[in-house]
Amino acid sequence: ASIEVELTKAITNDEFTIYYQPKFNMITGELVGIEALLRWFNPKLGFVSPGEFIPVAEESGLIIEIGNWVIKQVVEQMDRWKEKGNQLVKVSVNVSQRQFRNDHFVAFIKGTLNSSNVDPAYFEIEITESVLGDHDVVVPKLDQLKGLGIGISIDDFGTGYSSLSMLKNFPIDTLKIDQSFVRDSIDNAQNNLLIKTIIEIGNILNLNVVAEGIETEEHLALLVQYDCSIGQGYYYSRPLHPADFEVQFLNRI
Ligand code: G
Ligand code: G
Ligand code: MN
Ligand code: NA
Repeated sequence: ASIEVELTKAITNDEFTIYYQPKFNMITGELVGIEALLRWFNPKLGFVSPGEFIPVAEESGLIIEIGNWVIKQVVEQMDRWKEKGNQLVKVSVNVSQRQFRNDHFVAFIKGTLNSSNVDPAYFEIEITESVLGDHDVVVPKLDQLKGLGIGISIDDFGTGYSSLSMLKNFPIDTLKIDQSFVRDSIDNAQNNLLIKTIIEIGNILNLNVVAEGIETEEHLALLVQYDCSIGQGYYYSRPLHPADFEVQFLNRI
């Protein structure tokens, strides 16, 4: 079976699940954010990772329908968590190039948030540097998104090609240090210095900095030493099914 053919039926057949991975203040241990990550189980193909199917969804255009489904599910989940009496934290959704460029993207997020009880300040999108390419197209769209009151985070930061002037001119809130730098930070002096530099750039530009791929106590200590306070990774938790996430990380009243 082909990924593309199966993907066209995946929403209808209820094959997607959204997993949630927590982000913590590495100093206080407080839960400060959550990333939503799509998971797909197809009866013919088995588990297919988003690294495999998201590019196919991009290429075929299916990413618009799938991306909208993700946004809607996440906002509905936040609504339910809120209803149960949980103190919400910012929840972020990954958004790929074609989704971001789509003419209805901003209106869809706006409509979805409006039909919920979720404060837009608790909703965030994660986009990679490659999405930031064309300044004249991207800045107005980022301004519209900021106008909704949502957060904008640059994912996998350091692996793309954004310049410092871009970072200064784009209305963004957060840099996420790519996990490849963190993974090899202990033995690799160059990665270590890159991490330190990204954190300094973030601090200078008044951006939040999140380190992803925190897997060990050593990673955590290094990031804190360099003044990065927010971390995400297997050291804390893998992405979890919402039911497991609730049990482990949400305090219900
Ligand atoms: O969860 P995992 O590490 O397998 O994710 C692999 C890649 O797929 C990551 O780059 C992640 O950002 C991306 N991804 C996960 N969920 C979504 C989603 O809902 N939408 C988009 N566009 N990308 C996603
Ligand atoms: O591109 P993006 O940063 O959105 O990708 C996030 C992916 O990274 C998620 O699919 C998640 O499963 C994975 N991930 C999260 N934490 C860790 C970690 O500590 N180590 C590794 N190897 N992968 C992680
Ligand atoms: Mn991400
Ligand atoms: Na990332």
